[in-house]
Amino acid sequence: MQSGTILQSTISNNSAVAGGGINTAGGTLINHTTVYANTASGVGGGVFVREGSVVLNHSIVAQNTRSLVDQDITGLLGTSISPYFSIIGTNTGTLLVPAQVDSPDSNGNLIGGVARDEIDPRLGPLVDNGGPTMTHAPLPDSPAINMGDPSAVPGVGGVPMFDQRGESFTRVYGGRIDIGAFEWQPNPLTGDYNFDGVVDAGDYALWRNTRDSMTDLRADGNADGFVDDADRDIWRANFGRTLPVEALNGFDPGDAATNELAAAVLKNKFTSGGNNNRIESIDQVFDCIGSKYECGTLGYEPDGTLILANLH
Ligand SMILES: [Ca+2]
Ligand SMILES: [Ca+2]
Ligand SMILES: [Ca+2]
Repeated sequence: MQSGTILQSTISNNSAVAGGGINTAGGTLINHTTVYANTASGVGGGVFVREGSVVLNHSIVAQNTRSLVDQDITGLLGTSISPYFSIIGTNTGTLLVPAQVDSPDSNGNLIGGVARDEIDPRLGPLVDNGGPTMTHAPLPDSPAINMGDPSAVPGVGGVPMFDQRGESFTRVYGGRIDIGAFEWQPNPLTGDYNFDGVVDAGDYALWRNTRDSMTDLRADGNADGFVDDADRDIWRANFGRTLPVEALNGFDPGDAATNELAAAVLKNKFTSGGNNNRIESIDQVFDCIGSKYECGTLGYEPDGTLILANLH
């Protein structure tokens, strides 16, 4: 990708030779985004910076691998990687100084070292957590929760109004913004475990299928980090309740020119070798995985900067 912005997107489970999730040349802003579980056979499991600079803002780049080595982000000599309120699983391939979970650096970052000093952002599986696309929800013990900029206010100073899922999922919950594309918060309709706006049999099926899970917590109605019988009782107690569908799926594609974007999962599934990297240029075709809507928009800022948004 040439210079551009990736906003409130989830880039997950992609693979490439260089830059399993993103391969960039030019100034790129990775903003409120989660780059997770991508792999590269060459360099840069999550992100590879060919030239220019990458700024990470409130983003997670973790659990990515390069060959048999854990590596989240790296770049060629002369490139720069500048994180702010971000989580980078391992500093391998960067010049970044580690900052462990209980002691973020002066820019608010959590940056892992190698081996046991890597930082696991503790995210759940890629599933439908509401909104138009699949996402990785932080688990209750995730270091991403409430570790963003303490002064962030939704809709002010570039802070989005909503998280990646769009309307009805605020961007700041619990008094402080989370790091990554997803803001942890209670289900807007208690017992609606499949987020379709009604508490019905489908939610029971999801509860049954994820019973005992400690990672897929969509059916964890009492938010204790465990899908158990108490959550079935919560479902039963709320059976029949509804929420206007538009409140759950009010996906506003936004205006790329003004940067008011609801955003979505950008999930590119190219698996061929050579130079077919995940996000490299607007000429590549994006594979829409897990979307309820069609592929999104490409736009430009007034200064010509490319914006990728609402791709899922
Ligand atoms: Ca929060
Ligand atoms: Ca439901
Ligand atoms: Ca529970």
